Amino acid sequence: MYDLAGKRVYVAGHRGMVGSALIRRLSNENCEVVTVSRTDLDLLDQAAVRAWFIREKPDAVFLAAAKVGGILANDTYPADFLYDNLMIEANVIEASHRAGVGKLMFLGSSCIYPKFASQPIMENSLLSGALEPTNEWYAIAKIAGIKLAQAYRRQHGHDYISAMPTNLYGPGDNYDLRGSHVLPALIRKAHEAKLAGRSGIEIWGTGTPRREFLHVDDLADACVFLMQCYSEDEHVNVGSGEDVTILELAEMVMNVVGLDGAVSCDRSKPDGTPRKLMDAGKLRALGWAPRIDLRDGVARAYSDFLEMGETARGMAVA
Ligand code: GFB
Repeated sequence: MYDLAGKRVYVAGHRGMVGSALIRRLSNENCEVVTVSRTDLDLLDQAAVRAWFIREKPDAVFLAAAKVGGILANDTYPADFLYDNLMIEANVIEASHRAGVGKLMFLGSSCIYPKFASQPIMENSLLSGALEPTNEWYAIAKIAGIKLAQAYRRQHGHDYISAMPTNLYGPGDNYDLRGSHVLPALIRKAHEAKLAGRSGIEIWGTGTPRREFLHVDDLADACVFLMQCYSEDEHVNVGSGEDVTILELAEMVMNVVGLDGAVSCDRSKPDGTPRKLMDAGKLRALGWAPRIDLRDGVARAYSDFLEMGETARGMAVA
């Protein structure tokens, strides 16, 4: 067991959707949460990160900082998704080693797995086949992060672990249709159609891909659970264990928002991976299970969306 009580715990990426959920979850732990703004520390700057870690000396690190985005953003900005994520993870993990950080969790993504991995996807499917082209850049960076954590565990004996969340949603999500993931995008599309008195929404692709979703507060709880009780080389899948088609998701979102009409498909946009349901057995066997089911989570996300101002929602055009 790793006891968080009395520890200085750095959350890298504390203003993001995952980071802010970790801040909320860690408020229930008797630990000192350490954060630093992007203006005060650029995680792409190796020297600055090294100096900050030597000065601040956190005991534990949640590495939730990353450049993230949906299928269109990943496909449009491959250099940014590969370079930024490689530099962030390399700088933070190496500086943690230099500063003697005792426990670190690297956060990756379910896109690390092969496009046609057998479903549900086991952790040992990693590197067993070709990646999905639209997000292989982000996937390669996240695979490198897993390997970095393993390398520092193997060479230096650090208790550095990795968690692989499925598609996430919840407070602080990105509702800019150019860069967002599907669930926030559909909430925005349905909401704006309802306001405009239109019926139905248009989705990208064919609507047939399947996706698994997990509310970010469940993820944060799983991360704290793993930080306290997991200390092994292999990464751990963190998912809900259930998936839906994008069409089923669109119908669920329209029902929550209160919008009638049909779902039309813009087939000029990519479908991406046909399915990426992860096997949740390893984490369940450790004793953790999610609490927020998808429909309840979508309703919570919509009320969060309504509370956000227009500027916080970002651009509406894709
Ligand atoms: O969530 P999403 O952008 O990313 O797309 P991925 C999921 C599915 O929803 C794709 C479809 O088949 C999209 O074509 N979709 C339908 C839409 N309508 C929309 C829409 O309006 N906006 C968006 N964004 N999608 C991401 C990776 O893959 O998964 C990231 O690109 C990360 O790197 C994330 O790993 C967890 O699930 O396909």
